[in-house]
Formats: sequence, structure tokens, C-alpha cells
Amino acid sequence: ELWSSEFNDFINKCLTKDYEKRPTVSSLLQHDFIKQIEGKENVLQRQLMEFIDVHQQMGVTEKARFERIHTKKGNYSKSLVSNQEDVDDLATLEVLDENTVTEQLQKSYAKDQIYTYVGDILIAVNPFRNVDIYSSQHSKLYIGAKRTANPPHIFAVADIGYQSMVTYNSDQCIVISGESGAGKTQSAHLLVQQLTVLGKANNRTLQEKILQVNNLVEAFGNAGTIINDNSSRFGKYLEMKFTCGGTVVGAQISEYLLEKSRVVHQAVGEKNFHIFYYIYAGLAEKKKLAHYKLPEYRPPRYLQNDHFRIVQDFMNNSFYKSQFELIEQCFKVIGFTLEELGSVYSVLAAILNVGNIEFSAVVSEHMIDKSNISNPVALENCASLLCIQADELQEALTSHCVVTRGETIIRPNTVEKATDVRDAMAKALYGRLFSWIVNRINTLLKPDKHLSGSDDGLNIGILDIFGFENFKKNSFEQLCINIANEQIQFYFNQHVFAWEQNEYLYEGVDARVIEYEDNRPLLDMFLQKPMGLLSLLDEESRFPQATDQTLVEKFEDNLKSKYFWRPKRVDLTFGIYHYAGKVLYNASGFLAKNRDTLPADIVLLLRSSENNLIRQLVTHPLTKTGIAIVVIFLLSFSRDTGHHPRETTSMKTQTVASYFRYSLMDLLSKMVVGQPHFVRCIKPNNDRQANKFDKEKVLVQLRYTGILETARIRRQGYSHRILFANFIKRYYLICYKTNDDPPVSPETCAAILEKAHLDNWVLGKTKVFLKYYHVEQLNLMRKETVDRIILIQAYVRGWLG
Ligand code: AOV
Ligand code: MG
Repeated sequence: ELWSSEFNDFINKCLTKDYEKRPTVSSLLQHDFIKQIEGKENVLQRQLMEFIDVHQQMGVTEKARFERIHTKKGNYSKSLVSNQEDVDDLATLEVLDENTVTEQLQKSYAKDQIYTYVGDILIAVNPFRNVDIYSSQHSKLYIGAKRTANPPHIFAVADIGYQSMVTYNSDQCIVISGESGAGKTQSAHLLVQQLTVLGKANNRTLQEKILQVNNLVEAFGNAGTIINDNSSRFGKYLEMKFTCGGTVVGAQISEYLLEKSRVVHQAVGEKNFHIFYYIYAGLAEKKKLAHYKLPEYRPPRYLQNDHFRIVQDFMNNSFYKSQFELIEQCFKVIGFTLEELGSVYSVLAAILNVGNIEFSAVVSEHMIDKSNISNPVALENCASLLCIQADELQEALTSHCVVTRGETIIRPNTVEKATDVRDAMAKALYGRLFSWIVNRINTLLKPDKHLSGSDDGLNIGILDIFGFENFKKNSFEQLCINIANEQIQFYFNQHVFAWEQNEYLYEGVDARVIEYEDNRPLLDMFLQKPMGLLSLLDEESRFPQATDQTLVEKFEDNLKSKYFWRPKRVDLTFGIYHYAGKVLYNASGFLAKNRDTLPADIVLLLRSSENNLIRQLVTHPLTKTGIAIVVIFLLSFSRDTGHHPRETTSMKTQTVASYFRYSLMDLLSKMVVGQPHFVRCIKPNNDRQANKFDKEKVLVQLRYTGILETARIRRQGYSHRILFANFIKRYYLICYKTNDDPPVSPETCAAILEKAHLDNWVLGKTKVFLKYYHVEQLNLMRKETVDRIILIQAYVRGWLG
């Protein structure tokens, strides 16, 4: 409260370069503000102590690094370092080639220095073991510190994001990329952790709630894959909400494209979503398996795989038990009620029971294949957990309604069809439960209007999606995951290369053009309408007679792109040259997965449930779906002039591909409003081993992510462009007196920059072009003056002895 804008204003008034004009001690003591804080000295003193504590700790490190900082801030071009030295920033390397960069990363890695900068971008090499660099001491060290004062760190990225948000009063987004298992999710956790510290939530509970969000959604959205024991099977954009003053007041998450198919089937060597194992072990511990009708002997079908052949494999697992406790705690801390918690367990248990329902074929007198449920116990269990009628469930699974010429006819389902309906029901229940949890979290963590002020406040978004995947067998899910990664790479290129170069051109700033791998053509091949891969997939999904075979043929006939090829004309495989390498996909199941239909009978039945949560899952069309249609409509309208959008879809016909396309657009639209910061995670080996740096493996990732080009452009380029007026408003104090009102002109900007002893900046037509280290230096100069005043005040009041 005491660090209010009023207090800051007060400090600013005392802030003048002209020592003569500074207020005297006695005049300070008479100041209104000082009087106002009378009686609150204890609070202020504690804050000051903390502040000094941080500074003393920083001081130690700073001393050791003083020389380097000094040369760096003087004349940057002279501070390029030779290969023998340690570098924190690859952009400062004298020799900038693949080998040097890889060696540099390897050297740092060997010393547990897993982070390295490339200009303002952070590279994180996964250590695959705990490194002691995330303590509260470390956390303090990176608060408001100049970047060169400490070794590179993910906390520094949080700090830059936070400081930029407060300084420029603008939203920020942190984009984390890297292949599966590279460390994105871990990085996202660390960012949230540091941002809650920075956002000094004045309410401990809120801080705890925000810290639990990731754990909770990941229990439902992550699973063990061959590559990563805790692999994200959905994309997550977590927005932390702040007041304009920088106090954290809430959080919101958006989820993208959960891999629902995992609920009913897992590839060899993989597992189902974590939560299923957690509840099994947790409920066993509480002796509640029978209550939730979970079998204690044979594992439910959906949990049977090569990891778990008998139920004891996970039921008695102590890790799963402790995770269950943790998740239950998360639910409670965030604010879910016990009733809601019970319903969540019921839905999960119902899904496992749905999977146990088996069908057998009955040949009727009309020779139509019918199916019967051969294990009525599973059916009864499932109906009871979902609070619906068992006979109605049986009917919805084994038959379907057809409306022909106004007449409704009931047709039996074959065993195959009934099995599909069963699995579709399980997937839908899980997907909707996941969205419900996310929506509920958003409601519970919505910033209080009263706290965030009348306006919307500010936010920092953290993007953590599923990483690029290339398995032995790649299906629809891998295709979606990899397209999303293409999109992120495109976004990165746009920011780092394309927009930067355009702006130089526009502002008349001379900068050399850097070549980079543009993945736009490939992205167009996927997203264009009407001939892009996703559109073709949608079109084929509308034909009832279409098969996966006709789909691949359609791709081959229509996708005239060097990025697409078909190795064997006969089978279902096709290949794509992604930015991160070539991937062979198998189109088997593509159409069904894209249609993702849930029969109306099942929806109607679930709507009759006596359980409130279950009714909610099927009653409200997920709000996003509604927006999706509008956005797709608008996008297709504005882009493909001449073509009327065909997707005037109702919810019934919305496919995964069209929803997915919308998701990408929605995500991008959120991201483009904020200033981006990038974290690029690198996987040092394929064996998840600590202390193993596979040079070839790293090199490939450096190549396809364009790190080398990034380093080049960061060396030559200007990462910050600030309008003259904004620049002057913020930094005029460095050169002028508090009461001065210098004109908005390039000359004023130049005067400030010269006064700050900076070189290598450029003035464009409307903006100042700065390198990232210039901004750091300027901010530091401004902050140091303010800090000094605060300390003086403390001494004046005699609080520090
Ligand atoms: P991902 O998010 O990039 O993969 P994770 O963040 O899940 O990868 O990291 C994979 C594993 O690497 C973690 O479970 C940790 O064991 C280890 N790890 C990552 N970062 C660190 C770190 N900073 N310190 C210690 N261990 C770490 V995927 O979600 O599969 O694309 O879809
Ligand atoms: Mg992840």
C-alpha cells in the first residue's frame, strides 16, 4: 500500500539531478506524505529492509562481474568475446557459427549453467536433474536486476516481462517452444512461480491458488509418453492478471486441443492421463473404490496397457497416492466444493466403467447385425455413476435413430458401431470434464473488479503447448500438434525477422537483411481455404462414403506442394517436411477422429442425469464453440475474398480441424496484442539423461529453430523501438529536471541517450531504435536514482539506525 503511485510521485519530486535543488531534510520532514505515513513506519521499515537485503545480495555478484558489465555497457561492439571466454549471450560471440555456438552451450551446460541468452531470447537446455538455482535467494536476485548482473536465468525473463508490463503499461506474452520433453512445462511453472513473487499478491491465498493451477490442469491434461513421463497433451495459455500498479489479482487459462483419444487408447509404451491413476490409488487408500464402482482386481480396459497388467500396479503406487492428495488439495485451495469434487470423481469413474462395457453380436431374424451388452454389471455401474437409467444407456449404445421422410426409425448398432459410440461417449465426457474444470478455475480466479480497478488491468500470458513430435507411427494427433508448432515457429519468425526488417525499412533505418527459413508456404498448405490440408480434411469428412484411403488420395491430388509427399501410393501414409524435420503420418482413423461425433441420443440421455455437473457438461455448448464459428466465419470471409465461407456450421457439424484452426487463430489473436518474449527449450539428448550433451542432437535443434540467424539479427538489430513521445516521457529525468517539459523531438531523444553515455542507437522517423542492453541501462539509471532517494528517506527518518 505504501508503495503506491502517490509515494512514487513523492519520490519523483525529490528526484533531481541538481543536488543544490534537492529538498532539505527539514523540508522533507514537513512534507505531507511523510506525515501521512506516520504510524505505519513498521510496515515501511520491513519493506525497506527487504529491499536492502536484495541489494546486498546483488552487490556480491555484481562486484565479481563488474568489469564485464562495464565494458558491455560502454561500447557494445568492442565487447564481443572470443571463444575462450564464457558467454552469457551468444549474440556477443566473436565467431558466430554452428560449432562455436554448440560448444559454448556445451561448456555452460557442463557447469550446470543451463541458460544462455541470444540477445533478448532465452535458451534453456534441459538438465534432466535438479539444479540448485531456483531457491528464494535466487528468486530475489533477479528482481529488478540488470540482466548482466546475474547469470542468464528463466527468472530474468519473468522479470523483464513484468518490468515491461509495468513500465509500458502493456500486456506481455511469453512463448515457450521446443520439442517434446525439452522442458517447456517446467519453464512455465518457474515463470508462474517468479511472477507471483513479482506480483506481490497481498493475499496469500490468491498466490497459492495461482501456483496450484498448473498442477491441477496438468493432472488432467498430461500423460506419460515414450518421450516424456509428464508430457502435455494439450496446449495451455495461462494469463496472469495484474493491476496497473503490478499487483497480481487473478489468472485465466485457455486450453487447446486436448488429445482425447488417449482416454480410450494408448500407443505401445504410453499411459492414460495421470488423473486416472491418481484417483485409483487415492480412492483405494480411502477405501472408496467400491463406492465409485472401480474394480479391485482387473484394471479397467482403458487403463490396461503394457505398463499395467494388474490393478495393483497402480493401485498401490505410493507416488500416485501422494499425487492424489496433492490434487485434492489443489482443488480445495482453488475453491472447488466437496460436492463438485465428488462429481468429478464420479465422472472419471464412470468413464472407466464405460470402457468396460462389452458387446456381443446377435443375429436377428432380419439378418441385421445387432449387438447386445454382454456384461450388464459395467452398464449398471456406469448408469449409476452418471445418475441415468441403465436401460436407456443400453439403448443409446446399441441403437440409433434415423429420420427418414419425417419418420423416426430406430436402427440397431453393430458391435463395431456400438463400440465406437461407447468410446465416443468416454472421450466426450473426458473432454467436457476437462473444459469444465478449466472454466471453473477461470471463474474462481477471475480478478475481483474491486481489486483490479475500473479498467481491465494488465496481463502476462505464458504459452506452453505440446512440443513437436515424431514417433514411429504418427496419427491425427501428431499432425495437429505439429501444425501448432509450425504456427508458433511462424510467430517467432515474424517477430524476430520479418516485422523487424519491415520496420527498419519503414523508418528508414539501415540494417542488413538476414536470411531465414520462412515456413509460411507450409503453413499455408495446412490452413489455406479451400485447398489447404485442413479444409480438404473437412470436406472429405462431410461425405458419408469417404474413407481414409480416399482422403489421402484427395490430399495427393490437391496439395501441390514440395512439403507434401506420398511414399507408397497404395497405403495410408503420407509425409510432411516440417520445419523441425520430416514426419511420416498414417491417415488411418483421420476421418473418424476429425468428425469426432457424439450421437444425439447420448447427449439427450446425459441431459436427463440427476447429477448437476453431468447435466452441465452436456447442456451448455462450450462457450468457445460459439465464438469459434463466428471467428472462422469472419476469418474466411475477410481472407478469401470471392469465396463465401462454407463453414456457417452449426455445432453439430463442427469438426476437430475447423475447431483447431479457430483455436490457433484465437491463440494468435491473444498473443499479438502483447509484447512477446521467447524461451527456446533444447533437449540435450534423447535418453533423458543428466550430464549428457549430444552435440549432434543439439545442433539439429539450433538449426531448425533458427538460433544462429537469431543471434545474428540480435547482434545487428534493434529489439526495442519506442515512439519519441513515450521515450521522452519515461526517460527525460536522466537528462532534464523534474519540472522541465522538453519538446517531443529526435533532438530531445538524442540528448537523453548521450547523457546516458550510450552508443549504437538509431533514430528513425518516429521511433528510437534501441538494442536490448540500452533499455536495460536506461531503466537501471532511472531506477537507481529512485532507489537512492528511497534509501535517503529511510535514513532521514532514522529507521535504519
Ligand atoms: P515439455 O513440456 O517440453 O515436453 P517438460 O517440461 O515436461 O517438457 O520436461 C520434461 C522433463 O525434463 C521434466 O519432467 C523434468 O524431469 C525435466 N526438466 C525439464 N526442465 C527442467 C529443469 N529446469 N530442471 C530440472 N529438470 C527439468 V511435451 O509437454 O512432452 O512437449 O508435450
Ligand atoms: Mg509440456
